[in-house]
Amino acid sequence: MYPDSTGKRLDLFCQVIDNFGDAGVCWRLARQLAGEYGFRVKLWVDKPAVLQKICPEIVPDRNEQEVAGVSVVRWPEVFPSVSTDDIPDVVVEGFGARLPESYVRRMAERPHAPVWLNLEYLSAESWVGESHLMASPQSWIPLTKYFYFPGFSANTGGLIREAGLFAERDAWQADSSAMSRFLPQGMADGAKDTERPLLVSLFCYPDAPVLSLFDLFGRCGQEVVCLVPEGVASAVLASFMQRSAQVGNRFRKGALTVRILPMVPQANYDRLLWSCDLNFIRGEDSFVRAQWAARPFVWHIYPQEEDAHRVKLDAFLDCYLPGLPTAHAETVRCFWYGWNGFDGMRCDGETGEKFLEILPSLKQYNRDWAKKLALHADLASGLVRFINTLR
Ligand code: TRH
Repeated sequence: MYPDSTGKRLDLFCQVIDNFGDAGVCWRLARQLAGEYGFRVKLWVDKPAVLQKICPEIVPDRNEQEVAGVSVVRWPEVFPSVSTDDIPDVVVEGFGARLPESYVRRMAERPHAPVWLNLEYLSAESWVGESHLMASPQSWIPLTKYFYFPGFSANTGGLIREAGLFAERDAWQADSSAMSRFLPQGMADGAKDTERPLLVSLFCYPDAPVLSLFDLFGRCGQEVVCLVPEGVASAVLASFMQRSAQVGNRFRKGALTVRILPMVPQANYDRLLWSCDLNFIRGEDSFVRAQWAARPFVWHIYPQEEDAHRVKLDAFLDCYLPGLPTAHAETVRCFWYGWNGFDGMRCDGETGEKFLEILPSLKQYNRDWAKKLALHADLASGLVRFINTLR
């Protein structure tokens, strides 16, 4: 039974730093809090045009619009003046988005200050559990902000997982006709997995060793179809395909066919991940969705200064790999290191071949991994439970 939040107001602030993850996470959470918990959600987003790429209903130059039960409001550079009545019951800043000072002052003037949370970035590092729900009393104003950390263990804030997600995924994966209709023509044909090409989705940052990967696929002795959303590694793709990496373009080399797809709305991106045999994902939100897809995945982690991302990648591998046979775990680690450019490792050659060999056992492993992760409360339910303890 979900905690009832019907009619409570919640403002979620999203500042797009780069790419799609900030908007992607905030949009997903906003819809879930509205749809499953009955919050009246207002999503303040500074770049609605970025949101529009993953939610085509958004009209980028509209200041205020209602989409999927969420009021989406442009967060302007000069913030409008607000009264204490405009301040909701709950205020969530996405990834440290700095709230306008005038807004925070109104928060403090309310007879009951709103619950104020900062939704943090996802990490599997062990300190996350210690910092989750930590209170941060503000020195300049009588308000306390709380840190909400997503994570992979029971002492963290969990991962975003909508109600019914697994049932929807399972129904999709059991229905090859739905997949055939959804995927580009011919991709899902063949009653058995072995009769159709290995389907791969590729979402990565521009510096991933895409050509090495294509070399591996081209020589692997099995037909491979690699589906790449537009804009992903487009310079490398253009050099490989010898034409621009535009939607609809395709290229064949050896056993490999590369096809450029349009970016699709979030729900369809899930379906793409559910349909593929192997998903290359990146950042934060697609990384989580690939885990819910219960299919083999390879993470291109968001690069950070001083190799902070290396620590994060290792922390995740240390919690993800232990259930695998040692040799398989080693292969996954080496392949991921190669994909992320660590230790001079490569994702082609012997490591790549071994990785492709263990895909069938990774498929079962990742199904179990998704189930294991889902034993923990999901992010939205944890967030709502915490909000209710404070109100
Ligand atoms: O785009 P990302 O790299 O985003 C981010 C940002 O770089 C951010 O600053 C950083 O802090 C964060 O990563 C860790 O990757 P991510 O997080 O996977 O977000 C992509 C979103 O785009 C996700 O919500 C899925 C969505 N998406 C679609 O809806 N359709 C598509 O076709 C594709 C390819 C993605």
